[in-house]
Amino acid sequence: MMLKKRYRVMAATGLVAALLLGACSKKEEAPKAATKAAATATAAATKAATEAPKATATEAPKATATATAAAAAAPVAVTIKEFTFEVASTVKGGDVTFAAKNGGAAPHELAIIKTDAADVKKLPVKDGLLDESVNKPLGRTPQIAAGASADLKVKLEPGKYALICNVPGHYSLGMAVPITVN
Ligand SMILES: [Cu+2]
Repeated sequence: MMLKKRYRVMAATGLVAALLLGACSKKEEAPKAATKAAATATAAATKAATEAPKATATEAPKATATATAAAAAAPVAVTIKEFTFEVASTVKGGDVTFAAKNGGAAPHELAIIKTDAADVKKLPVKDGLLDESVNKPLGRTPQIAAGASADLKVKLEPGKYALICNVPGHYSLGMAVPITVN
């Protein structure tokens, strides 16, 4: 009973935070975008509140974080590792900023390609690289040193894409993750 109560309190905190953030962005941004962001945040917070009683203690804070991100319309965080990307599987279309941080030990890059391939790790390869004559990146960062960060700004229409790293050998080691743009 005590635990169940705690989840409700945590979920309620998330809802309040999302509503506050939604209210702030309403004043600062274009009314239409702010309303939409607030609606998304509210929906996420409502979902979090509904799911919280079922969730484990570690999942409840995660739901709160999701609601906060939706309200702020923040850049899409990407953590680069050997040899993958940690990123949300779905992002909102338009002018998108991927804020990439290299959390690995080797230099990496972040590039984005448009592909609806079932397995984005099995696209055509040439000379140890993803064949960019077949899948041309829509944008890419410079190489990012270990511990450093870089932003990738790109305009994306709804559809299916993949984030890839085409530092020699890295694509073949599996550095590609699918991402859906709504
Ligand atoms: Cu890489």
